[in-house]
Amino acid sequence: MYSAAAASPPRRDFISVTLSPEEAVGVGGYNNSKAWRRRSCWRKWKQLSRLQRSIILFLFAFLAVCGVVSFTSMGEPWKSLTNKSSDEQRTEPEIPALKLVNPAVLPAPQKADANAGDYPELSPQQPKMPHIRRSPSNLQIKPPRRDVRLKTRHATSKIVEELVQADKEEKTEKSVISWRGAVIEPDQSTEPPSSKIKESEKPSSLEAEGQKEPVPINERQMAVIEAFRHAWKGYKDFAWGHDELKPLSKSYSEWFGLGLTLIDALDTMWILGLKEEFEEARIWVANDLVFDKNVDVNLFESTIRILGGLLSTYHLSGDSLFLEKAKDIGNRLMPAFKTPSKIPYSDVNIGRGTAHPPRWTSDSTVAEVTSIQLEFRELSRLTGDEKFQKAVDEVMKHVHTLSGKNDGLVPMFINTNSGQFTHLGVYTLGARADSYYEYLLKQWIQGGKKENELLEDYMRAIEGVKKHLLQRSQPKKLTFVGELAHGHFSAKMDHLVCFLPGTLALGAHNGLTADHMKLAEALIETCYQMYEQVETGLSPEIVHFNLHAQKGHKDVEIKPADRHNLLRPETVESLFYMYRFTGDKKYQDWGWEILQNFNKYTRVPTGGYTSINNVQNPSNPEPRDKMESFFLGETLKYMFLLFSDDVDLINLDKFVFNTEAHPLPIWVPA
Ligand code: DMJ
Repeated sequence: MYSAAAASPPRRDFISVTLSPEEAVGVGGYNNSKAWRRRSCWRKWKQLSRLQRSIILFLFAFLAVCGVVSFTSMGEPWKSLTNKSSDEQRTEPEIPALKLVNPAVLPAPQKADANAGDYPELSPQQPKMPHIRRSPSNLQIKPPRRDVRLKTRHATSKIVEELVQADKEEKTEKSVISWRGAVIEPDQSTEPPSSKIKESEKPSSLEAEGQKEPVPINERQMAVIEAFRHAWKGYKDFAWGHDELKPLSKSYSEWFGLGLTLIDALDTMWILGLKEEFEEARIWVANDLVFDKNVDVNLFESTIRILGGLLSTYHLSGDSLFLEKAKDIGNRLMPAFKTPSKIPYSDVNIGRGTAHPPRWTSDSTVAEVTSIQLEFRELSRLTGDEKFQKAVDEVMKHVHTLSGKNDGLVPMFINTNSGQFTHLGVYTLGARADSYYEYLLKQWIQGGKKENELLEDYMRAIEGVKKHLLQRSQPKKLTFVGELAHGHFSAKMDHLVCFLPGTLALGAHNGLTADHMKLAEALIETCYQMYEQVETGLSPEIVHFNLHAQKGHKDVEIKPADRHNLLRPETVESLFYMYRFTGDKKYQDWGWEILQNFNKYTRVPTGGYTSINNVQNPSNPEPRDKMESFFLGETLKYMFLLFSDDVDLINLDKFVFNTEAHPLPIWVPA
């Protein structure tokens, strides 16, 4: 091979070609090479006149212009199609965001919409997307497509708004994942950031009404998370699936045999942002929580802890598993109401469907029969089955009409046959009566402040407290709530009474007299002093206040039989309400002291916390070897909420806490 061009003289003005030997021969055979064709075209072009060439060039130019124009108009449909899909992308991310990441783990809620028709006025209380969207990304739940379509048919624009809003949130979540107010950096997975963020001065609502951005968790909240994890470690290692941890003997105790601590702690884990722990517990509930058991349970305790815990977890997570379990236990507890008076028995065998009073009496405790209403009413609302609400409302109506009250104060016992109060003449805000008062107010709030009898009974009772039970101690003049027995005042106050400042503050927040707030402020100071004046900085179960100044005596006296501490929540609970409603940081500081003292005297190094026998002996507080389920269900939850500045972290205008700290929706939120 050689280059023919190199051999032939160069064609000066227009082209150079490379010819193969055959081409160079040029004669005889058919030659259709591109070069040959180009050359002959060029010759033809040269042979044309100038005019002909101009016309051809003009035609080419014209065709080129037409081509460009038609290309542009043909592109329009493509362009609009592209725009459409990006619009869709803008709305669509809401769906993946709500998508059930692991359907086997978290089935989508089912009942929510189905029930809207049964209780139309209550429908706003169904789990709402914004709540679900604040859950961790792997626990996010997608509403069934069917529901979305249904809603679209009836309220297209609302859905569009929700989608747009959801999209905005989705975009925010790309940089910061918010889960129940806890903020988790995407790369930190479950670990909340080691926060250097300064606490803000007040709860966010007090400064910025309607603030929507999640407030980052702070160092005190981190300390609560750490405490919870430590407690959970003990439970997981030594008591998994059992009722209570015995942290010293590294074993467990059984009460009902229903994993009480685990259920009580579910919504706390959700609120604290402990998604791995939550998921593990959720699997236990799905696979191992069985109520078909021949076991006697206490109606009140299983209602507030199990039914309440399952319902609130359902509302927070939107996971229908918890509603199914709630229905199951709710149904199994119903035989308790089959009594001559409709005042329920204290105990139910949830496997056999039988109920009975305690062996020694046919009485029930007043607080017990009047502190199951929030849960059963909510169960009716969710299931559309009225029987639950009917049963508990009947109890309240009956108690409303009963004689034997003293200015709204109730005795501690009620007979299940006669329906009458028994042991008349003894009045306390402590054990056996406490949550009767709490639930009067909270039912009224839950039901949208319409049930006047509940409010009447509550207001009257607080007047009764003021008239008969309030006194001031010496030397500090602490206002406290004592007891009345057949006309005799006793300066005895249970730690349990420390729920009262929180309840009073909640009432004042809901429009009741400002007087109640004043009393709440005085009482929470007293409850704090029940810790502060004690050697370990932890309150005993019961105190007696000094009514007369005596040299060297404090306000608080403790009897040997009363100096135990069961890790109870009431003071921390009230501190939480007081901080939410006033923004006064001293309440946070008091709670912080209490947490530190729990860590100092009740923490068991191998995992868990223990109740102690002697709050007066710092060198040996005598551990009792038991961690009550309410330490995780209530005490640590209220601590976490107390240290939070995010009023939307369980907004008190949308949720009402049951007496075991399980938040349930207010039916007509403020
Ligand atoms: C909890 O079970 C509930 O708060 C109940 O109302 C009273 N006792 C404990 C906590 O102290």
